[in-house]
Amino acid sequence: MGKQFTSHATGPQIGQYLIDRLYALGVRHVFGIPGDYVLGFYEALQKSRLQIVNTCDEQGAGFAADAYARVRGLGVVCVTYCVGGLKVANAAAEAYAEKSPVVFISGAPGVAEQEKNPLLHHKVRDFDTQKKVFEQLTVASTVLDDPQTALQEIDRVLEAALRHKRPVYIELPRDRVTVRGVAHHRPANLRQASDPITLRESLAEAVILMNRAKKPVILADVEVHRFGLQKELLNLVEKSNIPVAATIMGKSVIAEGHPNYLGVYEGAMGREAVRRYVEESDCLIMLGAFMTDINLGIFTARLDPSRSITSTSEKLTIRYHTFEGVQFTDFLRGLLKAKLRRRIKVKISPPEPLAPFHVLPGKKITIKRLFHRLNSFLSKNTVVISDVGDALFGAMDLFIHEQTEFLGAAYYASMGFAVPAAIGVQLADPKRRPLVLVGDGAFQMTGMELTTAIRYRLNPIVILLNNRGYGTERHIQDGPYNDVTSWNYHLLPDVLGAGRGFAVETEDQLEDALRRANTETATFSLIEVRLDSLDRSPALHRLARNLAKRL
Ligand SMILES: Cc1ncc(C[n+]2csc(CCOP(=O)(O)OP(=O)(O)O)c2C)c(N)n1
Ligand SMILES: [Mg+2]
Repeated sequence: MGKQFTSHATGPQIGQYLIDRLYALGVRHVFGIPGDYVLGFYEALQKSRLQIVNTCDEQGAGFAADAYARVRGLGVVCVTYCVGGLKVANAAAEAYAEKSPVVFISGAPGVAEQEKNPLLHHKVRDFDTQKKVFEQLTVASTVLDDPQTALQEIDRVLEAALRHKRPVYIELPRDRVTVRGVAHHRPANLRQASDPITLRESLAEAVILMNRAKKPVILADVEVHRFGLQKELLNLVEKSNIPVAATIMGKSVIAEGHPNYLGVYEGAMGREAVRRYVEESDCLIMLGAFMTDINLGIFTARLDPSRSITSTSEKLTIRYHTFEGVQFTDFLRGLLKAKLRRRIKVKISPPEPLAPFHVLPGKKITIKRLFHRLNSFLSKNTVVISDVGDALFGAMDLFIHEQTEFLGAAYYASMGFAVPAAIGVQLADPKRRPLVLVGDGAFQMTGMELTTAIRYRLNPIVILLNNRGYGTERHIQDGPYNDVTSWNYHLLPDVLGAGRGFAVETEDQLEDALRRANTETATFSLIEVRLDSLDRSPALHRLARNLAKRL
């Protein structure tokens, strides 16, 4: 431990204050792996009302905390200096790119130890190397080295995470954990207000456009979820009767069974009926949209700005006019209060495939049939979590019953998200049972976090799509570098000491495995589905076909 440091401040201890603020903001779990530079803070955590969740690897902690934040509003990772911190840098990048408010806490050598720049273990170049890396990956960062400002800094950084829905970084030198900080005045509400005149103007222009339109449509995206505006969206849809589509990142911001719901819009990757409706609209209201390549069906989307209203936390544009200083939340709430024409409900064909699934005994399972079957397997308390690859593309066509029951890293797309995310989701909301969809390649990266599920008594159902390789890449350019050595995945429960494993090759075997996974609720189930290495989902097939048409 570092040398003792005494402060004359009379406020709470710095470490304790951080814990109390996190608790007050709704956090109950902290994901991570300890190390000597953070052991003092782990001790404080252990004595607190927050539960430490040990993962196998820091990356697992990062993804779990990201998913926890998406469900609960704030997630926390706590790791040791550099060896831990730099391992979660990728998860911080994902949380930044996909707008997830995660607090990354790292221990560090004590301030006194850092004097004269000694070569202490875990140091990379300078003592602030890790902080500099995280400055690039977060919206706010701080080192709690000064008791005069430490408590205020904690508040500043946590506010930034909540305001921007993006990650932040807090470094806590080990000789500052129990040092008292200077108490400060904390303003009750730091919410940014919109400029009232600009807000009024923008709403007036939007309402004229919406009321004049013959075929308006709402496209709901990820920020509706991150800013907790699902209810406002629902009210807007029900008040105006305007049909609504979601993007893949925004999938499930509105219950997919809602009568005004069109389906997932994803350019050429989505269903043709949805695509036509959205692209033919004379007033496209895009709410919280992230114009990413995957969201836009690898740029096959045809969205005309001259007919669009685009509101996000970063900007508001109506046709070619840009409005400064209008908050996304205020704009959406403003629309709710405005005089919007109520329309006659449009008749929409329900998202397919809702046709009943009939098992063909002995028939080899395909991805298409797997997703068709999973459609009716989902229940009201399932959360679907998709990893990168065909697990994500195939899930596009799944019918998600309720709000916020679909999670995926559909933009940053780092493989290995789904299994650790299931841990974060279920700890954030124990009523939910995660259904993880993961490729064999991604599973080999973080699948061992199933041991964490055992330790914390979680029971995800993991569907492992085993096509013996990086299937998505095979369709772009193939070579032996896309091969993945197959494991006896279904035997993993024997190694881990708990869980149920199933190897599935035919439709009746799948049926049996799903039935047993459903009744086995005490532990996780791992269902390895053995697929043809060139099999692909209908969504991936649609994309390839539509792209070919455009060549
Ligand atoms: C961490 C990481 N490394 C590499 C990639 C590039 N990549 C995108 S999809 C893919 C293949 C995924 O394989 P698998 O998980 O088996 O899913 P499949 O495509 O076979 O359905 C790879 C390697 C990535 N997205 N993330
Ligand atoms: Mg694969």
